[in-house]
Amino acid sequence: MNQKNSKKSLKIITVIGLGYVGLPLALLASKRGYNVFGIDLNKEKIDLINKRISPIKDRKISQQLKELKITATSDFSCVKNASIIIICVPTPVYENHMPDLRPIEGACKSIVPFLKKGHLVVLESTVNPGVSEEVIIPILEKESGLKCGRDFYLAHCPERINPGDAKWDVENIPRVVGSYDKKGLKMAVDFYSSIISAPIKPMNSLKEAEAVKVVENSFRDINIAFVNELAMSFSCLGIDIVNVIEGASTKPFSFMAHFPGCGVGGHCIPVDPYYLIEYAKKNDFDHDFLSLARKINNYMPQFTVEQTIKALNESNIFINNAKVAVLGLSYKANIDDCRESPSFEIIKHLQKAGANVVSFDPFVLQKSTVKSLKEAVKGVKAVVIATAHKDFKKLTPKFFLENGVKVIVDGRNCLDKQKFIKAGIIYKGIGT
Ligand code: SAJ
Repeated sequence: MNQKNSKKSLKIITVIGLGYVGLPLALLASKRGYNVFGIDLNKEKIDLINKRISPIKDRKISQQLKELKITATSDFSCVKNASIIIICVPTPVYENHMPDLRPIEGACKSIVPFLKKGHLVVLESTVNPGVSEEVIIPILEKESGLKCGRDFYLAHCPERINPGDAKWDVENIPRVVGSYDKKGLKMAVDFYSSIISAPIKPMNSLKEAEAVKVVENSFRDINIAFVNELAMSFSCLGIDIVNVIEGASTKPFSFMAHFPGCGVGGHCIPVDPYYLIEYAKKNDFDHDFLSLARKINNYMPQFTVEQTIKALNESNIFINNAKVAVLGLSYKANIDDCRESPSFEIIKHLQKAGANVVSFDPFVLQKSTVKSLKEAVKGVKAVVIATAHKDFKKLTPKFFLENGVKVIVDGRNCLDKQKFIKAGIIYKGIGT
């Protein structure tokens, strides 16, 4: 083993939170020669990882777990032998969209008894600007008696995992890093540069690094809201928004295609803007634009149900007591993650309108009300496609007609509209 790697192998990294973010990071650090301990509260997950079985449905992670060594534990005492401690716990929102920082606060409190001079603590979880300085440093300092920037160092390197993406992963996605002080910044940039093969951009402060993540995800949310509003408008104007977006995409500069759909789910896009909205509100600024974008995107499940009612009425069927199938529960195609998924809002609105709803998702059988596609479409008056899973995109008009289904609402515009209309099916897309 060469000198650089051998030095690394003495370096112990502790990753707190072994989910979509922490587990790939822990495996990458191990691949780069670090001695890695992963901490999680979930005993089942710990056992699986120590048996080298992935708790996440991900081919690459399953493969890496077989080849690379990481030690999973629930015992925070392993922190004391580590050089770097990386926090990768969830940052959900409360019902009122306020950031729920309990997981982060819990992780910090568990670190404190083992925090020592020289430690670098890195937060990867997405937070609003200000959390590192106003929440994390006080917890770490108060109960340890150590001083940030003198005894230990704190950096923020927002995670950029994109679940289900075959091209971009923890190893090749560029990152930004901010820190409380210059020494912490150098330590963090050196660490990430030693494991990631993409540029690491140092920011001028913790707040700048925190702001980068919420800005990049708010950017996506407002752009999705833009095309969602166009979809609702163009539905009244008889214009196909997807064709128009594809037309606009022929412009080789200054246009970035986003596509309308039945809603915006996931643990990032519908959540992160609220972090900025709420933090700014506390500092007397109202993000009217970000809030409006959230309102538009949150309305899309209801719009989808309105389209369903219209489509049923066109075939002289009323929604009340009509059996309707919702295909797709996860928030995006070909993964099993249901966090903030619009599918559940669609189901709620359909039931409120009086429909009897069945649901099916091949990636989320445990939450589906039926266990097969055949069962899902049996005797239904309408089908709503809520997730563009590969198996759903292959469905033909013949399949639906054979099962007596004459109304399709394509919440992800993922079917061939003309083919379905030609076959005599009442087809409604989102803006198409
Ligand atoms: N969606 C639309 N229209 C679009 C794009 C997405 O309605 O044009 C919907 C999706 O159906 C889904 C939700 O928005 O319900 C979120 O989709 P997403 O593709 O943004 O997927 P995420 O939530 O996994 O977002 C991640 C984010 N990565 C990180 O936060 C590290 C996000 O920053 C990325 O931009 C995104 O992946 C990506 O580009 O795929």
